[in-house]
Amino acid sequence: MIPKALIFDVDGTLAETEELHRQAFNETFAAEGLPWHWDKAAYRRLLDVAGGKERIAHFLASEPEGAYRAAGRIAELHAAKTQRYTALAAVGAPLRPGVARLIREAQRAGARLAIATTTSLPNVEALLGAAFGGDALALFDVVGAGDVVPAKKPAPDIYNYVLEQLALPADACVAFEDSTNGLKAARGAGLATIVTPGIYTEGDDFNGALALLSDLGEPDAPYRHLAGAGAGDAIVTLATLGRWLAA
Ligand code: XBP
Ligand code: MG
Repeated sequence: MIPKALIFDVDGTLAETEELHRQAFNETFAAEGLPWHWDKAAYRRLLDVAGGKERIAHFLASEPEGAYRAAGRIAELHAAKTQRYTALAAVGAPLRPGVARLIREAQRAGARLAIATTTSLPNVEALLGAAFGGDALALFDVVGAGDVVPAKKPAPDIYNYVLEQLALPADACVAFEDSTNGLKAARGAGLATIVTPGIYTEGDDFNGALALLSDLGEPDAPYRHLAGAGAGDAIVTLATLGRWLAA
């Protein structure tokens, strides 16, 4: 049976957005006269901490001058970063292959759509608005974002919140993620999870994924099957999801 709801993570899953986040963090540090620049290697490590405010706090704790230079300013710095990020996302963060196609198919078939993300709501609005135009959020029955729950991924809180709002059991839904933290959060809520690793999560541990794929695939650009379900398919559709869930 096809899933009653598709629940999408945002950063790295809907679109490759972490380079825009990294740019927004670095531009904020520079504008505030803070001597920090997160390069790709550092940012890949920092992404182990979900949530921008939590990520800044984690960084400051290991930064000798961190506390004195930015103590008590984390929320302010993060608000400035979010302002920069939303401007960047509104201009350019194309959806990953197959994302728009599957969302449109779900919409036509009456399968419900939801978002479960650690990122801040304005970031979701900017990304989806650029991708789907107008009131893009209206495509989604539930949008669970950022601080709406006390504990961020890998805690299952955001997925439990979305399932509660959908009033659906986990076994009637499928989650889509790009990271180990996200997979742990979705599995912690009992959700079968499709993982499409992103530039910052390739090669991470995705044990427990229903299917590990390069992306969701397009008719003229099939996905690369990496592990789990989907070896004999080419694109992710409601029908393939129904078969994989029933297997
Ligand atoms: C990824 C995250 C977010 C972003 C930065 O979220 O962990 O923290 O890196 O966004 P997702 P904020 O769950 O969508 O993969 O600065 O707004 O947290
Ligand atoms: Mg993600």
